[in-house]
Amino acid sequence: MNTPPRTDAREHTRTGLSKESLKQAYVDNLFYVQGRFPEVATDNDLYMAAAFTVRDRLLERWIKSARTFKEHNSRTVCYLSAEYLLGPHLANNMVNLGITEIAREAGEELDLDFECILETEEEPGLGNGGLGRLAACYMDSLATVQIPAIGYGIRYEFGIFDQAIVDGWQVEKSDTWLRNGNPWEVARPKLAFDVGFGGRTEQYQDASGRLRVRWIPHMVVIGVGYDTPILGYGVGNTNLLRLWKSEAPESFDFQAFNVGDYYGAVHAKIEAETISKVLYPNDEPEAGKELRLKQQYFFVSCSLQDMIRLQLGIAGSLGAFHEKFAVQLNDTHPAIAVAELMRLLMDVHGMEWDQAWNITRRTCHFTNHTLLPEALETWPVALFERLLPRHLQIIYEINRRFLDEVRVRYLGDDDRVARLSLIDEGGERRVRMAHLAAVGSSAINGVAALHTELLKSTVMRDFYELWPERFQNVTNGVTPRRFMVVSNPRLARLITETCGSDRWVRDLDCLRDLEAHAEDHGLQERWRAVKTAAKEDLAGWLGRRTGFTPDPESMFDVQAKRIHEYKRQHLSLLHIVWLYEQIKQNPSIELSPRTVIFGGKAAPGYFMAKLIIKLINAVGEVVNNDPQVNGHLRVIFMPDFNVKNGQRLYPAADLSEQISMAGKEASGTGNMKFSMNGALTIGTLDGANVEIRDAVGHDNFFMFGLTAPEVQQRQQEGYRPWEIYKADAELRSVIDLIASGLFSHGDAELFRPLTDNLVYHDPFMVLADFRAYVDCQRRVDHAWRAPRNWDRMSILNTARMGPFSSDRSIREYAERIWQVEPVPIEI
Ligand code: F58
Repeated sequence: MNTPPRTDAREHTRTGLSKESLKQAYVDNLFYVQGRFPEVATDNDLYMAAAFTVRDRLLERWIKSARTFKEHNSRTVCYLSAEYLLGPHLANNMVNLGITEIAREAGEELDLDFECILETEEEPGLGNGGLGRLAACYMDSLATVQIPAIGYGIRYEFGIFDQAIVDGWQVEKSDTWLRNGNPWEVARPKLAFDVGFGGRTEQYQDASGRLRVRWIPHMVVIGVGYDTPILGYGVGNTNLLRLWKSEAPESFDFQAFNVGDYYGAVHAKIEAETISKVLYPNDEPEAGKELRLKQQYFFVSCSLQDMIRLQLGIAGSLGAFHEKFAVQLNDTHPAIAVAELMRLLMDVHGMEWDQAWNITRRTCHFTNHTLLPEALETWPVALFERLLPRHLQIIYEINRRFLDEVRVRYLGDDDRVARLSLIDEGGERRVRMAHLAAVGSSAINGVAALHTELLKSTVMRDFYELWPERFQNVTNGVTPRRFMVVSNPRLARLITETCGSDRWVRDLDCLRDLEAHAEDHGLQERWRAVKTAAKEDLAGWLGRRTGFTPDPESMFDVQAKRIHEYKRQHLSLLHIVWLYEQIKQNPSIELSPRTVIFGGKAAPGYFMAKLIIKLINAVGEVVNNDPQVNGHLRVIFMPDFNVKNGQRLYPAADLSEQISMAGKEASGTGNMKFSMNGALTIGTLDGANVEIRDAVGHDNFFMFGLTAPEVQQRQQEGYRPWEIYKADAELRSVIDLIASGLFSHGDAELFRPLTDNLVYHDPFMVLADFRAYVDCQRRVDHAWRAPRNWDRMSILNTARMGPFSSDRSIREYAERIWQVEPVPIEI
């Protein structure tokens, strides 16, 4: 088709950024897309019209980007991730387009409630926590630093569950984010790939007499692409997020229909559609769940087939595949890509092993996000054999060649061979996905300096000894667009005014300019006013949602993240109960008024995490209703912590709790979001806390607790928490009070699993760190009483957060791992 020349009017309404064109576009979209006029439009109609108005402008940039990338044949990053925790699109896209103010004015002139429109958007919660959110931050930064990229993943029909709190307990509700339609995606029904499962393999001779293998799957599903444009900040670059939905091939039902098997036809359809139906809501891998492995293979296969299609379209052959694409494996969930790329290159495209292996290894790169041994993904060989028989053969062959190399390198070291093997032979035989990813990748990275060091010395030690040059650290980062500009516009305005420019939004190191003003009393006052305003907003929201409105004058002490024992929400609880006892014993005690706010979801099957939520609410009920203490202390659980609610929380926090047991949190990214928004951190030397503390200055960070080497040492010596319990009278009293039933209407059994676990096992050394934590909180309490100094520290925290922009992380990946260059798209 020849594109007709644009008339002025079309240019105006579909792409123009003036107030008039935005208004016209909005009205047009309401009429012609939603089929509504203002008098009968629902909130959703009004939101959809706004979304389509913004989307048109994105699509123009996306087409320009795609054209340019094609002309330049640019090396493209393919980020493979089972999760993307995107958060609402509308406000973020307006910021990146630079139209927030003008759109707000346009909205006012149309008599629209701008805030209500923003509130109406349901966020796509296609992830569990940090890992999925990191993928979303990286998509924003890839576009912003102008790197051609495609994010590949799964279009789950149901994302992470919505959390309600009923009688203090977490109740899960299914997330129906697609119910009202998703205006940000473009369905690509013709962009579809077959994905096989099960069946058998056979050998055959091809036309040239070569012995080859063919996989005859038992079942085939199709993956259909859904594209979401991801626009960078202040640039034309627009990348793609391509998510796959599983469907049954039509031919499948017809076949069954023809032989009269109606039930069989419907069943096959349901089975196919189940694959992309729901996100597994666990923050640890689902051991042995067949559907989970199917999800992984499904999206990886579609993505690689798509890349091969692109490369064949450009080059006509696959010999330079690795020059065109750099694949990043976001943890082991897409690790099957190593075997699938080998299969596609050899079985489908006729390549020899050596060439295919060379291409695979040069294409793939692997990020590890966890040190928790129970979180290292392995799959039973028997399951693999049943579901992916050809891939198991390929894995065996990769392993055979790999272990031959190891044997020659370490003569006679059979233990090492067993430790490095892709197959765990101890007990039920299992495929080790981290080993598959490591062997098939040219770079392996951890996500914070400490994490990478621990990777090298613990879980991946043998690999590090084998290939030290493949190991790298890339410390995580977060996008300042969403987590400062979108979520905290007052702060953004104050920073821009103080620094004299908004350059910091694309170059976060510019925040350093704030340092010169940290002592300035005038700035401190405005800084505090901005914080207080955010606290008032949050307090109002919490009041409406929970019936309890905290006092914005009190210190907002916040811990928001998945609920997990290693993250130690219960350490904070012990401190709260300790404070409670202090106040009860001495009602005139001098204490800074504090509101402790928790947010986070527990995996539905994680009993202890759910009990921690119950305990938070139970303690809150007693503390908040006790007139003797409630001038000093309040406790509140924010229900349904997700990206949208996080955006209310980060700007309002005074104190950020980052208190995991040292050596357990790979990086953390919430720590960065809080600090950027001027919260001071109380934290252990874990994950990126170490680097944050070095960056903001040791005096501006409340550090406490055992270090990672100390944790290791204590565990080697034999850790006996009951001895700490016996020796520390205050700690004992706190634990006994919880166990006594004071917080459970006299039920002395309810919290017993928690208190017994602490006293007799305490795998995350809560008791060992209790005293240090309480002492450190005392220092926090004192610091709060000197507001000018607190404000100065808060300004310095923000000022020194430049290194924690995800733009910096992406530049490091681009230079050190992917070897890709920016391709600017001007608009
Ligand atoms: C998180 N991992 C780390 N996994 O815990 C956190 O320290 C780090 O900052 C973040 O990754 C980004 O690097 C994480 O969120 C998951 O949620 C997986 C979901 C799928 C099952 C296994 C855990």
